[in-house]
Amino acid sequence: MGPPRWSHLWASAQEIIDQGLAITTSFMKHEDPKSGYGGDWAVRVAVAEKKRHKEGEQIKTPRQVSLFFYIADEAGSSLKISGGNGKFAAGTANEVGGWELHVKNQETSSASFVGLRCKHTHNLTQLVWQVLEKQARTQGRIELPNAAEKSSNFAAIQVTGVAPLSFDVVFVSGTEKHTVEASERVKNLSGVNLTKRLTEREEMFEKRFQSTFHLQDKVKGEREVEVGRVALSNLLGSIGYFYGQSLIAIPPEYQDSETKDGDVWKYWPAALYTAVPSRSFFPRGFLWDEGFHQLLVSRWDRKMSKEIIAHWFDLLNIDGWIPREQILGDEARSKVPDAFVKQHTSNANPPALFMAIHKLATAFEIEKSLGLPNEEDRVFFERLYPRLEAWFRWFNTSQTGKETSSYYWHGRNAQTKRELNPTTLMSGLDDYPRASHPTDDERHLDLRCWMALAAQSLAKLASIVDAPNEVYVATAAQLTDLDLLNKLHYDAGSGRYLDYGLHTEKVELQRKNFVDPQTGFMQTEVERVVLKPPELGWVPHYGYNSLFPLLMGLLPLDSPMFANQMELLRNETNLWTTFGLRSLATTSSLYMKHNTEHDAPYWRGPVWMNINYLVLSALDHCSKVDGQHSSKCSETYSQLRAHLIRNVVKRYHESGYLWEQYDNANKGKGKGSHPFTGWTSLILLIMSDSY
Ligand code: 6A9
Repeated sequence: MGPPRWSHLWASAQEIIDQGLAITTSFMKHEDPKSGYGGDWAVRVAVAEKKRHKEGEQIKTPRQVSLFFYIADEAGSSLKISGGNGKFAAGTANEVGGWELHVKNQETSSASFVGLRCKHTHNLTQLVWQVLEKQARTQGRIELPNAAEKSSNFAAIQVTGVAPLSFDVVFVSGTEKHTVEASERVKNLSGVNLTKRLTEREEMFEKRFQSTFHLQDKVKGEREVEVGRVALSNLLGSIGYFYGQSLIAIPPEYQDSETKDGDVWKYWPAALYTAVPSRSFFPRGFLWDEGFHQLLVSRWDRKMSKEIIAHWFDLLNIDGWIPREQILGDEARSKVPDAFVKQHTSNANPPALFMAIHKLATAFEIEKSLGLPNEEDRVFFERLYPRLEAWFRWFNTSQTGKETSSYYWHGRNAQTKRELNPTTLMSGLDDYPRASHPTDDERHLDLRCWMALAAQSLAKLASIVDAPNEVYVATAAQLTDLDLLNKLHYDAGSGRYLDYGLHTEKVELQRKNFVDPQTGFMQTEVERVVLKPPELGWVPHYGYNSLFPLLMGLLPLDSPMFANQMELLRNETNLWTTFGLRSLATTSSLYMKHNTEHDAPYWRGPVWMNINYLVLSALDHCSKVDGQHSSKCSETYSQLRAHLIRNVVKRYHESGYLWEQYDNANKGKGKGSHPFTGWTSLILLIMSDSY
């Protein structure tokens, strides 16, 4: 018996508030035996005046509104466009066969359309605007012209009326074989039938939400449950299917080579099914974020999670490298400044997907021990395994340090004069302070702990797929060896786990005046000044990085180090706040410091949900192990959990958003990008005590 299949039941709804209007789109998928690949689907678009709750504010008189719906064939095949209420457009596509798109609008509304021939599909809104502008100029009406260009591969329909207003769009495929039944299928997916189906799905979602997360027994009340629902549905709603080619910076050793064509390499055209951290600000996949997303997604739908993980591992190149940020296709690229587009083959990003894979593997083992081995999962692991080995090997060869069993994030900029502390974007902790002077003497604690997780996961998977596991068992033993960890990363003087490298605390940004050689004018520039030469030694910044031995389960509970780590993180001058654990101790010289004139502190103080989740996970674990620490762990667990929930729930109800981070002072206000429903959605797992 496998996990339940939900993919044939997909439905989703979202509400967008825009200029006092509530626009609701409800999507529903339906697999009819007669439909082509992927099934039929329907969308209901409804718009209503948003009621104002504040007293004294009146509901404005209902306005005339226009809604637009587009369809485009990206392969460029032309569409048959008929306009009107009924079959709106039709065509054929390799994947789905013949298809028809029907629009059903109310009698009180009117519809108009346009068909265009276009090469690109990332600028469609602009094209429609141009058509409307022309109509306004020449016809005095903001209405599509009811005309189609020759071989149009793009069609837009405009539905106009007075709010409240709604229309249904139904897509049916496989119609070349089943022409007669198409209208029956459309009827089944529109009007009252669609209403009924959508209501059923909403009820199913709620039931399943309750039986999966049990929030009713875990949190105070509906205010909290509502945030859990928002977290889950927005993370799921952010899952998208992307297609395109990443742009790769040409590695220095190939700069003069024959294979060079322009100043970038293109990765192969690839598909990626992934969740995204923020639909409005970063609507694209990020490697380590996905490891956290899948902790939640896999609890909701194991099959879907495996599909997403599989897509990511199909992006692995021959060296075992996966690009960190996935900017696939013109539309995705149009959201990213050029300077940030190129991916560097020497740069890593935490192998956080191992967390999700490790969980799946543990679930598999448990089911197997109960006599219910999941064959689908086993096949999945078997296909995944060689890719994981290659990934591990890439890290284990390209990211190693000078000392045996040490690692560092390669690719920091040692030349920059602009940054107070050169960033380490590859670590995911961006501006978290590291050695002031990047060199190959560096040892990065977090990376070494990630490697321990990776080796342990591989050892586990090897035994599941019956592959030789000796190497991974041995590597895991080495990476979890406390003496070795302590030798490389433990500062006995302060009792803290730290990075090691060429470092000085005495650096500052200074404003300098200079004469611009080109213009002859006086200019100012902010530059880093080193006031005392760096020395090799511990890098004394205590914060999230220092927690990694605890987070990855590397500290035996009976070690003297364990108790001390608990004391350190609970100290309010270090990380403890009533909004969760802050990223950097207030005692760090770089606490809340700008990194350049314009780069505000990011991982230098604010509270981030992903690391807080890992801390809770570690505390949950140690609170369940009988022994001297269990009561301390469970007390710390409850307090930290309560702080995080209280603040996120409060900020959600106040602002309407989940946020990228939360202020570690200033009342814990939301900070950074919003809506951010990537790893912040882990608040749901925190509410449901699921680790
Ligand atoms: C580039 C900026 C005008 C930063 O959530 C995604 C990532 C995390 O992986 C990472 O750990 N975020 C964190 O430190 C957001 C990255 C956004 C990149 C945007 C363009 C220019 O915008």
